[in-house]
Amino acid sequence: MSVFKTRLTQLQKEHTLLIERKNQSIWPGNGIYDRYTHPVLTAAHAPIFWEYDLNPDTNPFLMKRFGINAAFNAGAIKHDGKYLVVARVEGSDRKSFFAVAESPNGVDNFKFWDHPIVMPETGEPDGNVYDMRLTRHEDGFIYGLFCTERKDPNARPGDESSAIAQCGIARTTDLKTWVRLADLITPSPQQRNVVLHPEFVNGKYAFYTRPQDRFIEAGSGGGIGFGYAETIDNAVIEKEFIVDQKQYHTVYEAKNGQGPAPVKTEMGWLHLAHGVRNTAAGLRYVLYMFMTDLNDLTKVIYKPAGYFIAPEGEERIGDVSNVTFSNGWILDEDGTVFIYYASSDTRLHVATTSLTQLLDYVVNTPADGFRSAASVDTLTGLINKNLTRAGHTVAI
Ligand code: M1P
Repeated sequence: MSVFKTRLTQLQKEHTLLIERKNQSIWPGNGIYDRYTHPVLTAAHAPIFWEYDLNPDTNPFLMKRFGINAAFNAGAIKHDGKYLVVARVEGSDRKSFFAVAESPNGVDNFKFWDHPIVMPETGEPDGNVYDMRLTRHEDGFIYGLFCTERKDPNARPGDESSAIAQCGIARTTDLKTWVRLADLITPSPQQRNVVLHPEFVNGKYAFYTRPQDRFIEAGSGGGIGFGYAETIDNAVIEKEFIVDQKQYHTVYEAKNGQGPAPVKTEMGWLHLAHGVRNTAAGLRYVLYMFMTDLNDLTKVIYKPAGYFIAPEGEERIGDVSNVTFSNGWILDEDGTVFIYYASSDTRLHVATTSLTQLLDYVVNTPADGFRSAASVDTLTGLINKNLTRAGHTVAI
């Protein structure tokens, strides 16, 4: 057999093994959610026909012609009974694009659709697009809001790094054909992590935003913002209200951002977000949760202290190490929640839980006291409760 054929057979075999690999939840976990043994999506999940020219005449060495570097930060939705993620796929050329991967059960067997999403551009071409948040809006469309990044036109000569991030908006009904709308206009010079709220609020479209001064640093901006637009076709937010601020000595000290669109529950809107703090080893991204009031979407009513998911084990290492990031989750009809989170800007994982568990977590986990002494008070309360339970002996 030719080298071409031998390599192709081997590549196909390994790819099939990877796609069909079963995923197992890891027990006993923390009682809040279950992690899984394998990531659900990686660069290696990319179809062989994306990376290789499969014609032996034009590619006798069976070389990669288009490298895929990573598959991570994915929006998620259940559509036609399938669990779909819209991943940020990054080529070896550093450009990101969107591609749908589909699974029959939400935890394994994720397979990319044959073609990536062809996202139309506006009159101002995107340099890079990433981190799509999907919202099934009550207006009948599925919206994808994402970051569109372009070189800063005011960058000084020689500065090839300064960029401007804004929010791109596209909509679809089938996740195959997308109509691009005008980019969102807000008062902020930089805008990332923008998410569309699923319901109209007083007849208006409502958005979670993340105003910031510079491309990386939130500066005087920051916090998860909220604003209204009269229309989605040329959406303009005149004023942003900060719902959830960055705060000194928390896991969201440097900046934070809304994750996926919030889930409506009888107790309030359940939010998943990411928080960032700076360390000697660089930025550390973790996930946290909070709940907002059903009648006042800008009012946080519950917020557990600290992180909900932080990078563990191999999750800690990747292109941008020490990062967990989530922009997609799915609430199933039976109350199961699939949380898709990426690690270190490299791969995508799932954690599963239930709505009941998440409500218990958000409502009953103590809030941050913002001082070491307050944390000790909280811990002492729990210890005393456990050690003094009437009629019970604590097994050690
Ligand atoms: O590299 C970590 C993350 O950095 C950005 O998030 P934020 O806007 O909150 O800083 C995004 O580029 C995100 O894609 C990335 O995972």
